[in-house]
Order: sequence, then structure tokens, then C-alpha cells
Amino acid sequence: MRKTIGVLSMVLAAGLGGIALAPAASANQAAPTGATGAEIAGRIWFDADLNGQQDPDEDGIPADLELVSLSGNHRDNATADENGRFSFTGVPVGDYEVRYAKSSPLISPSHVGNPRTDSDFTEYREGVGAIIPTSVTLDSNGELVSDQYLGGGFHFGG
Ligand SMILES: [Ca+2]
Ligand SMILES: [Ca+2]
Repeated sequence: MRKTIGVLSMVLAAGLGGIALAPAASANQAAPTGATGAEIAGRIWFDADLNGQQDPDEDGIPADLELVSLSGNHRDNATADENGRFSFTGVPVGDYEVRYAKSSPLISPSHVGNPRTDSDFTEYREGVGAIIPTSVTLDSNGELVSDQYLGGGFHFGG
């Protein structure tokens, strides 16, 4: 009799332990990564031949950029350096636009060839400028996923 009660208690304890631990473990995983934020980065460049790829002889463009949430709220500003490289850091999970308020609507074709060196401008919006849509998501391990190879190719002509 004693032996049977002992086994029953152990089974009950193990079952309860399993139930109690599961939600605590997943909550602990998501909190620290979500608080840090992700990096969104890329390069604005002068696409001389307008082929949508960053070629070795094409220069970067220093540019003032704005990060805006899809709901239209200003999130951050960044300035591309003399090589056209820019970075936004500490960006939380969400959908965004990187906006470049250039005056010429002549932008490179979107997503042609190698995604690390292509142009991710998808539209020129009158009164706003050239738009790169992007997002920060969480993968199944709770790790932040963001694009650090965003390209913005354009031409002055037209
Ligand atoms: Ca090119
Ligand atoms: Ca890209």
C-alpha cells in the first residue's frame, strides 16, 4: 500500500512539474531578444547603368534616410556615409519603410539578381520619395530576423 502511494505521488509530481515549466521557459526566451531590437542596414548608390545591381565602378551616395512604421509613425533617422552605407539599430518587431526623400523618380528595377547587391526600392511616392519596404520578425527560436542587405539604386537623369 505504501509503495503504491509513493509511485502515484511521483507520477503526479512529474506531471505537474512538466505543466508548470513549459510556459515559464518560452516566456524567458522571448523577453531578452525582443528588448534588444534588430539592425536594418544597407547601401544607397548611384546605379549608373540602371541594371539594379551594385557594380564595382558605381559610387555610394550620402543620403538622409527616415525609418517609418507601416502605420506612418516616424521611428528613426539615419545618414548614409560617403560610401552610401546606412544602419538603423534597436528596431523592434514590425513592418517598416526606409524612405529616401530624393527628388528624381528614376529608381533602379526592384530585386534583380543577387539580393545582397540588388535594389530594394519598390516605388517612388510623390511628395515622399523612394521607398524600401522591410520588416523585423521573430523566428521559431525567438531570434530577431532583419535585412542588412537593403539596397537603394537610383539615377539622376530623366
Ligand atoms: Ca549597376
Ligand atoms: Ca537587397
